Amino acid sequence: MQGITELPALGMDADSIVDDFRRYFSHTLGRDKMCLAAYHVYTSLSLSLRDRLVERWKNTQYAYEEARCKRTYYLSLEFLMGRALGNAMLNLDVNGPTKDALRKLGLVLEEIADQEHDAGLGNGGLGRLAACFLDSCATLQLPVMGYGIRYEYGMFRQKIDNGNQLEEPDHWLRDGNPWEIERPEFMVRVGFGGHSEFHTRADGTLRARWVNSQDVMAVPYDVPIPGYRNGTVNTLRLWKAAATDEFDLGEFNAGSYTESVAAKNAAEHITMVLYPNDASENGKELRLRQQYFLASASLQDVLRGWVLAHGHDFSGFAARNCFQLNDTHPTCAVPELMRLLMDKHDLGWDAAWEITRNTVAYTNHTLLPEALERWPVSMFGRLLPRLLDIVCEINARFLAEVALRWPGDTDRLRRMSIIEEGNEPQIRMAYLAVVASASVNGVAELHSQLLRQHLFHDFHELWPEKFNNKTNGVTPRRWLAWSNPALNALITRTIGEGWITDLPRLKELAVHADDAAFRAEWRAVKQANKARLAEMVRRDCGIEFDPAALFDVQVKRIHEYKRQLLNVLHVIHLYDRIKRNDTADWTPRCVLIGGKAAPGYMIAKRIIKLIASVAKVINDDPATDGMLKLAFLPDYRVSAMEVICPATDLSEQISTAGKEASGTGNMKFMMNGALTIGTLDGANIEIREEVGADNFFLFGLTAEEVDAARGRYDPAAIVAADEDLRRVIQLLESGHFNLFEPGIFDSIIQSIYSAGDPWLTAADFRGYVDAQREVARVYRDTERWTRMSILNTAASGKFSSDRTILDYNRDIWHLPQVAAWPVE
Ligand code: 26Q
Repeated sequence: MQGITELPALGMDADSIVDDFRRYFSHTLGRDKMCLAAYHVYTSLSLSLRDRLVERWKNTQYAYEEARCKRTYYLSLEFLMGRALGNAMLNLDVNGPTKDALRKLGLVLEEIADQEHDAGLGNGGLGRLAACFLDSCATLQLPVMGYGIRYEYGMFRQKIDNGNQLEEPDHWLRDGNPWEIERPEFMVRVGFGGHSEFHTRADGTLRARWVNSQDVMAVPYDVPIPGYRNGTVNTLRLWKAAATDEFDLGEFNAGSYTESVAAKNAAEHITMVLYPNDASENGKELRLRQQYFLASASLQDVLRGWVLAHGHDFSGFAARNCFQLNDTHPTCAVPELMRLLMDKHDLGWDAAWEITRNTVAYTNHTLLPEALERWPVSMFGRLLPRLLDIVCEINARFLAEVALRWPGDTDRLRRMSIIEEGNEPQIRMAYLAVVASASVNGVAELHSQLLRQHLFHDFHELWPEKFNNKTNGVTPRRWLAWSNPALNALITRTIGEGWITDLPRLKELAVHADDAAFRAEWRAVKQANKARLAEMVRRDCGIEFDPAALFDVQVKRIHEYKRQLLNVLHVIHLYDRIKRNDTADWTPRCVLIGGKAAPGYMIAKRIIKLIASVAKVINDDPATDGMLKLAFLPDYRVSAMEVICPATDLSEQISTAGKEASGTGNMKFMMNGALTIGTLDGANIEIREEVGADNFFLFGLTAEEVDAARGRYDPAAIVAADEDLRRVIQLLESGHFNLFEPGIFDSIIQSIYSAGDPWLTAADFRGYVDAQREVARVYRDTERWTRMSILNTAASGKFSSDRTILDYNRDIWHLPQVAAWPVE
């Protein structure tokens, strides 16, 4: 038996890749030259490279097993992986050989790579952060595994029809996915419904059982996560729901074959579709099913591995395992871990709680109240009765602790209770996560500070040592080395290749900012990237962008707090200046906006319509020729950002201060030499600190000023006092952008005028327009702009997710770095 897994190492040269490609194409996929469908070509190449990953994957797992070391499990409802082929080529260091192999086969890499469907298993920042973290963990050789859901349908595809967003299902698995390996041998069972039963055992201890549940099987699919040229391949394990075998029999024998097949469907619904809201759609039962399904399957998987190695001795468990919760979404893991330890592995409450509160860590990604997860106790108890018992017990013990510390403070008890009382009592998932976690972190300095001061103020008083910051980062492999090959080459020629795994070394570029010849090369790279983006804009929007113009870009989810509206108001203002001939020293500008709106978020969809409508009027008006363009890019996604961020001159990070937890797009733009126009929000503050105030376009109220404005905000007065803003609003009110659809923007206009506007759009208009004028002025000084661009890249070292992960590891995980066994 041993012999069947012993194979010689695969060659990393072009000829070996050609051989494997041919075998996959003609034998495994059964195609011939009459059937050169591009997707089969893509699949054959992917399988060829996957083989090389699998060799290293096994050797990584052997090394981890041998080290018997601690491991971290990153639990997340979202992993926004994007495409895998280019990433595999880069990390395996087979870019050259692969291109040679394809040349021999008469194929072109770019066309093949473009066949791959993005793995869009996430909404935005939180999901992409999880993907960047996996990349960094593998590159740093940390024993970290991702656990997530294998959604059959990822983030919807966005079509724009007459300016309106249409959602189309993203059936990304339809043509097969060469990057996953099904592992039915590790299938586990997850229960829903039924009820708890209690019984006293002979030794007098109370034990509980969850009975009469309806069960679903969880089948794992493993995705390889390669590190950068280091032989390490970590695992992302994604769960798919499948019906249990027994109901086929049970229901079938009872004569209800059809009902039985319908039940099978219901089971498989759990992992059918990603919820496309990035602020929680509260109270949906299917979403709770997804959350518990992920938590239970993943914990059972980890505990199975533990029992295999250690039997039922859990005394060393906490020292060897850590569960990092990506927001509250997987927080069912807290009561589920308690349940498994007590009901399945026979631990008592205290031992189980000791393990739970020493293994769980929680990352918060939002302060917005509408995004804080709450589950009605009634629904939670119906679906997860045994977990509700445990949550109530956690809460009772926790409140007893609070009462000891603050005797008689009943208001505090009410404030801090995990269960919010009221007509419809609710479980506050964030509080449950805080109570059960050894560590609670925010994702940028300001955000972590605001968590301590507001959302978790009471908890910070009780446990100040739990709270910490981990400023986000992004992987420089995908977001610079891979997506910007020309800049990669220029940087590597200048300072060597060490920056790819040690991003702070980019600061060695700073001295070259004073070298005119280097600046010219830097500009040439940006120009070529802008030509490539212009091509994409022409193809996807039918709009011509001139690469000589300033490329001004805002791509991210459409949200009122992110203030795409403020961006459009500025564009309308520029249009107004053109129309009234206020165009001395004009800087030609192409404004690109992209992003998806949650399907039920009506105002966000209306903002898309506004962008598209303003674009139509402006672009069709000959007066703007050569001066101003606006485009809304449909279906913004990871693979689009790979083309956008290398080509951007100006990165728009203009959220209302205090609302954007961190932002991570801002970091991708900075790495690629864009300058930022931004508020003092999220990671913008740290970006500005790193690059220096002179190289950042700052405007707007501070988070404190935003807070102080509540109750005394008077936008009507601001509009009245600002000629430019008045003219912009007049243009809007006149129906200039919606001549054939009167009234459609009334709700938007009203929101600007409303004293209750939480996003203070009017308050920041003047500062924003003035900052944009400064942007335009500086851009005309080409040499100065280039210098600032170089200094932005040079100062972006802090924003590598390698730094973020080293911070997590130093303060929370404490994992050793373990080298994979060599492939020989
Ligand atoms: C919750 C319940 C039900 C349905 C959906 C959700 C849900 C899904 C996704 C709630 C929130 C999200 C995503 C949030 C998110 O992406 N937050 C962003 O996280 C980034 C990484 O930390 C930050 O940079 C951004 O500032 C933050 O907005």
